[in-house]
Amino acid sequence: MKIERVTLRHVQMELKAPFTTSFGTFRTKDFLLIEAVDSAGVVGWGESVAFHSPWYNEETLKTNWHMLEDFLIPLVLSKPIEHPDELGQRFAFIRKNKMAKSAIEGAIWDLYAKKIGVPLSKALGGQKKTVEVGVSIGIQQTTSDLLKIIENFVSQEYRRIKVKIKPGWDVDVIREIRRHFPSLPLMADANSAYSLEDIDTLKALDEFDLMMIEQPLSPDDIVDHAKLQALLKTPICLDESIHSLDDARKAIELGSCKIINIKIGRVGGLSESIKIHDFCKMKNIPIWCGGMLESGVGRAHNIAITTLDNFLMPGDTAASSRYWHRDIIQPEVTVQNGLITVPDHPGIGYEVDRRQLEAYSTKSSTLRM
Ligand code: OSB
Ligand code: MG
Repeated sequence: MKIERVTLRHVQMELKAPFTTSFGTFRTKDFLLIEAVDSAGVVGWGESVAFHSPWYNEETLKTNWHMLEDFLIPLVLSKPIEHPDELGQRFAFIRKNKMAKSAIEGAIWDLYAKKIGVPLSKALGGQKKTVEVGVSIGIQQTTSDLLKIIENFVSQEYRRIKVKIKPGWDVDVIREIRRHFPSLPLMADANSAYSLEDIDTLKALDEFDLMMIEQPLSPDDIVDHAKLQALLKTPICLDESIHSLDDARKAIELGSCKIINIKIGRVGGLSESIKIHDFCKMKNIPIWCGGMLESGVGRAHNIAITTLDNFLMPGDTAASSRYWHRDIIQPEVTVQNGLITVPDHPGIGYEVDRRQLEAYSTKSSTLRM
């Protein structure tokens, strides 16, 4: 592949409803979209999952723009690429900035799959025809608001419900949910809102038969999580702490978690996601695909990676309509019976709706070979 030009776009989409985590509230979603075009005119799409503020991790939309425009895209344009796996090496001298790396790598993977004429899922080694999905629900004003929202998603047949928790919105809320939905596949995500001093609260959650508790302690920590896991019955799932295969290996070795959430952007791309997948499979650690409130482009990448066989639990990649009035892909992602049908067209398998994308774009820049 000879990449001839890459366009970076700043896109802004309004969420249907605000989404609140322990670190803040999203009302709109600002993100970067990448369009890579090769010498034959084939187009690949990638999405950066960095948010506008450095809440979830240290990257932001602007740091990603800088990394992409000044370092990563020039490297992609500098010489031909035979396979997307090569980009890891090409980018290796640049520290971290995993979400920026992943955004351009994702576009090259899409382009590569289109060039060889296969769906992205197949290019990644996935076999599934459908993928199971759950839904992640933000912190609400009242418990009764939350129960109504859960009721609605349960009626849409999502395969598990994840609720966000934080100190003061945890044990009592989970108890109420369990009272109303005794056998619901349920989990909680703390986004690092606790420390080992909160051990009593975290232990109190053991009584509710949660599938897992996601990232209770500091982002990046694996040592305290190991201490905590030894004291909890509920499996710990790590999200923020896992940035690479090496992190996954160390966390599993230490016993810091029993489940891993893979976010393609957080680990630097699809090639690294496959490596983590393969390692976790060997170690009997189930994984699932996390979400970052993606547009259809990022959603399509999540669906593709979830077709690998050790993605054993429902992911967070819900239907487009759960987030957006109108997504930027055609057709939109839909969920039936808690399943998304994996597209069978080459590449990501959805068309980007250029008119809709234009309407949501606030800024763009094109770099050429
Ligand atoms: O921790 O998984 C998370 C949203 C924003 C930031 C972090 C997280 C989330 C979610 C929502 O849980 C996932 C989604 O629906 O895309
Ligand atoms: Mg999480």
